[in-house]
Amino acid sequence: MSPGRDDQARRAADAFARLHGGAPRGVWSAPGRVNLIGEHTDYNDGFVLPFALPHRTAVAASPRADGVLAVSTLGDDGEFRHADPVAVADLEPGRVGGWAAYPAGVAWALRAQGVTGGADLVVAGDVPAGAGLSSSHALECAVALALLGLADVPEDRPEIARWVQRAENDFVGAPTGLLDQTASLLCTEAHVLFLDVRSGKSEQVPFDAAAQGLEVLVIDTRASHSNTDGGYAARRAGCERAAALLGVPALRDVTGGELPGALARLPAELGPLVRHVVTENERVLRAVDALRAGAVADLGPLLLASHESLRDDYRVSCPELDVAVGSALAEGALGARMVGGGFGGSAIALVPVDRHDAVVRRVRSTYAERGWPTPRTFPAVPSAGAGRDA
Ligand code: GAF
Repeated sequence: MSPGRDDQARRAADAFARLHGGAPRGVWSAPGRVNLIGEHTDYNDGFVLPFALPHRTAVAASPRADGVLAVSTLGDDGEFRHADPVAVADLEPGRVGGWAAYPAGVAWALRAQGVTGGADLVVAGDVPAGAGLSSSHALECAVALALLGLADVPEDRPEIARWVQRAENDFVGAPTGLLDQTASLLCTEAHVLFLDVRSGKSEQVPFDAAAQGLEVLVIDTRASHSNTDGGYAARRAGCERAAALLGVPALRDVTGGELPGALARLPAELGPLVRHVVTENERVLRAVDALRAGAVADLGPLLLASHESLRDDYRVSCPELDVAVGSALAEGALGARMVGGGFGGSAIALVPVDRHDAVVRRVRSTYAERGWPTPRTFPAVPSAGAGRDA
């Protein structure tokens, strides 16, 4: 168990005892993620390649006899924020807003599976929020495992990922795909998860950048990102329209060879979206080949091509992400790209370990010159997926 995992589980259990005057029935936790490559491919039935961060959200939980869901979160300042308690039977989309919609949405989605009991939940975690590192899914997955655990329901992780997706899509109102929750639930230490979203088939691919003198540096730009703003939904709708016009179930079905013909048949505004998705799927497959061959450095050009495609074709980058990528490359990163939905959030850079300090200095000084807040940086290693801690 990583130290981060122990820490958050203990914080949640201690906070639960402080609030409710006794130990919780159990503690479950789930990690944030970075996606090595394969962005905006998940809702196009394509390929993704995430790994779990050491940063986690833990949920200490006990059942309640009155059918009420009561959620409290421990802030970094040691203070609690309490969601309004709500009867699980009364949960409906639109009833709960803000951060409380995430745990409530999971309880709502699980209610449809027959998990109807109330619970006291106390949340503690260290996944940076709004950073494109999947803090909301870490919370949702930990809550899902906690509620299922309290109800003694056996875990089927791919199925749980779909229930969490329903909570996001239909309760929270974020039309996201399956990348983040699947990563949080299925990733394992020292591996990236190669997931074919269409078939649901996944493979744990060993990933040890350090063995080749490299690291994946996360650069949280602190430009806040959200998947509930219209940009994400607009891209998704554009992809679905393009697939319909091309007569395929999803853009996954367009191959690289078919791309020129497909582009010729589409209105100008949809072509770049399709080009991104088709080429990004190909990049994921090439990245997996590189990792299987033990050639981590070969990821560099793929990461950069992914970023350029997201910036120029998919148009989900922003100046803070472009500057993070450019500064990292200028100091010797082998490649870099934005991760997650975009419009803010984080970038990753594949950095020779001996260039770490220079890259971080350069990113910070470039941000300072522009008057932007200092970005948060940390090297990320593939860590454990969600599970029960106590
Ligand atoms: C967000 C979404 F939640 C994912 O489903 C995925 O679409 C990602 O953006 C882009 O790859 O993280």
